[in-house]
Parts: sequence; structure tokens; C-alpha cells
Amino acid sequence: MTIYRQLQREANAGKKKFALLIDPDKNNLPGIKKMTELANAAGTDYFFMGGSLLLNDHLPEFIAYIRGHSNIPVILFPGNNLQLNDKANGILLLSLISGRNPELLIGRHVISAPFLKKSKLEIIPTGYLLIDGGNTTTVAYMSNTTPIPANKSEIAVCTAMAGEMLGMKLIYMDAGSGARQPVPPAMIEHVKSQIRLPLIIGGGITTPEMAWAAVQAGADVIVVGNAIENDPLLITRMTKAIHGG
Ligand code: 1GP
Repeated sequence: MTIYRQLQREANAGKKKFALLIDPDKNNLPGIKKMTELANAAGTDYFFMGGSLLLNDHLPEFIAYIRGHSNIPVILFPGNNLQLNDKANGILLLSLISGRNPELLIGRHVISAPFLKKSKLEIIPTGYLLIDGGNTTTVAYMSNTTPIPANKSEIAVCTAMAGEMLGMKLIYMDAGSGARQPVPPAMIEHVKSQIRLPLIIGGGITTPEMAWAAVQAGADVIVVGNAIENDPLLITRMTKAIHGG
């Protein structure tokens, strides 16, 4: 079964998932080894790989290590075309639909299409929405777009609905890595009530309680990066909280 089909099935059955985000710029191989071990033991659902920049060339090495030592799917979450790698299991093909930057709506996809077609990556078309998290995040700056204000859930709802109507398979609402405030639960609830697609939430989630609040509001997948870079043992607690333990 494809990664997407399984996610969709489990989302419909109310099974919540935890994705551990690895930014290749902020990790080293010993750190990856430790995270892989913890994620395997905890039953973490996905590794997401990506970041807004690419300062080093560790991505292929990290993917190869994880694939060799874990059955957890590795899904690219690319900040740009330099972060494509055909050794992962799949890719969130992001269209930044909250923004009006044509390069991130379609331009980069055109450039990447021949590579993706040749690869065996499972391609998951994803409507990507940036939500204001109270500070300027790298992704907001690098994408040259204005995030949706956190108190304007009607804009997020209409944007997510449009993404679904355009045929996207997932909606990802992101406050951006290191956001001061995560996506508000009220906005998650409002968006989830108006779409049928699985909903991914990330950015600024630092405690299992915050992850649980997002899940309760309707998130199907929770993504955490920063907080785990600071404390890898959170992998266990986050996984447990999101799986309802
Ligand atoms: C960022 O949603 C992810 O794109 C995760 O954010 O690093 O703040 O957990 P954090």
C-alpha cells in the first residue's frame, strides 16, 4: 500500500501520526543515529527531511543511514530543489498556496518534474499554508510570502478548500520552524471541519501537551523538529502523546 493510502485510511479511522522533522543543516550523523534508534523504539510514524536552506551536503548520507536502520518511511519535505533525493520513500510536493509567489506555487515544480518522474519516489501533492506564528520564521522570509494571520481562520479555511478542489491530497498548515506560537487549535478545528483531506500541523510545537491539543482539534499528523533537536528524548513522549498514550 502507498504511504498516502495508508495515511488516508488511518486518518479516517482517527489514528494520529507523528512525523519527526530532520533539518539536514542542524544535525550530524551521531545525532541521526540516536534519533533513529529512539524513533524505532517509540514507533514514530514518519521521518520528514528538509529545511529552508541547505548549508551542507549531509542529506544523502542521513537518508541512507535511516533507510538502512529503520522501516519508518522517509519523506522529503523540501525547502528547495537542492533537497531532492531519490533514495527517500516519498516526497511532499508542496505548493505554497497561502502565498502568491509563482515560483513556489508552480515554478520549482516544473524544474523538478523530470527528476521526480524518473525517481521511484511516491509523490504526494500537498497544499502548504504558512500561518503567522508570532515571529518571522526562516520559511516566511525565504519564501517571500506573507503568512495567514493566526486570527483569520476563514482565510485558512478558504485556502485549504481551494487546495482540495485543485486536487491536492494533503493540507499542511505550518507556523514555521521555531515559531513562537503554533497553529491555533481553533483554526485547526475550523479548517478540518471544511475539508476531507488528511491535515498536517507543524511549527512551534514544543511539548506533548501542545501536540495533543492540535490532535484534539483535528490534526492527523503532527510535525516536530526544533524541540527534538534540543531534546531527542522528546521523541518518545511526543509519539506516545500523539498515539493517545
Ligand atoms: C517546520 O512544521 C515544521 O516546517 C516543524 O517546526 O521545528 O518548530 O518543530 P518546528
